[in-house]
Amino acid sequence: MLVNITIPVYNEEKILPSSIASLHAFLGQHCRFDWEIVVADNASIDGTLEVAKRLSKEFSNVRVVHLDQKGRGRALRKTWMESQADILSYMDVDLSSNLFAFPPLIEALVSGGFDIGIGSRLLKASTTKRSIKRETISRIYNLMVKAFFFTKFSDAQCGFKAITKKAAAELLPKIEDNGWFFDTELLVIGERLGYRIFDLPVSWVEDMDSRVKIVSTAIDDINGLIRVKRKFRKGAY
Ligand SMILES: Nc1nc2c(ncn2[C@@H]2O[C@H](COP(=O)(O)OP(=O)(O)O)[C@@H](O)[C@H]2O)c(=O)[nH]1
Ligand SMILES: [Mg+2]
Repeated sequence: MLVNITIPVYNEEKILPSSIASLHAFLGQHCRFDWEIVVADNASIDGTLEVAKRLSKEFSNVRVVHLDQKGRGRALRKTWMESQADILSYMDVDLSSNLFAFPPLIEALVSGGFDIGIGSRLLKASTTKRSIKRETISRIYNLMVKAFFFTKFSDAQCGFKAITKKAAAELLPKIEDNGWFFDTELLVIGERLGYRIFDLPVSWVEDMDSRVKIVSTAIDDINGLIRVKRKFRKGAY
């Protein structure tokens, strides 16, 4: 059993070394499966790629994937499709979700009968420290997702997710978005097609250093919801 942990990065030369060191140490102690860390860089214009390559030499089980075009969804699709792993996962480089949620996320897929696992900042048991602005946008967005699709999962956008190889093989080719809406599209289509989603509360501490442009991302997300809704109406999946 091989578990892939993809770390999507865009201009993250500063935080990357400490995050990979923490994650590597954590997995060594707490992951009972074989694992690989893949740093997935898109078009960073700082030293991220060089730092990632150095880390891949320094640490065992760490490799690098590079793409020329931006977009976190694009990086995840490519890295997951090319990986040999049985379970594919990703987490944000800032490790905002506490790592102790990682083993249960993986166990839910390996032995719990779930196909997709997601970290959630919006369940009762989640502990979330973030700005009022991000909290409000997140709550409104997730209500919109539910209003559009009557979905049950609680948090589409948490950067902490896992999926089985089998579910990924069917779902990834159906996802059009290459950016931030990728996650929502994966979950909405997945739930519609009957894949079981494990919704796990996480302990989240916001890292204020963000790559998200809030206004343009919100517009893209709403356009994405409308696009996928139209496809549902046409029976596209
Ligand atoms: N590969 C890749 N990763 C990205 C891109 N944009 C953002 N990321 C990564 O996505 C993760 C989440 O970004 P972050 O700025 O922390 O988002 P926030 O926590 O929602 O503010 C980080 O690991 C980023 O480096 C991109 O275009 N390509
Ligand atoms: Mg972040």
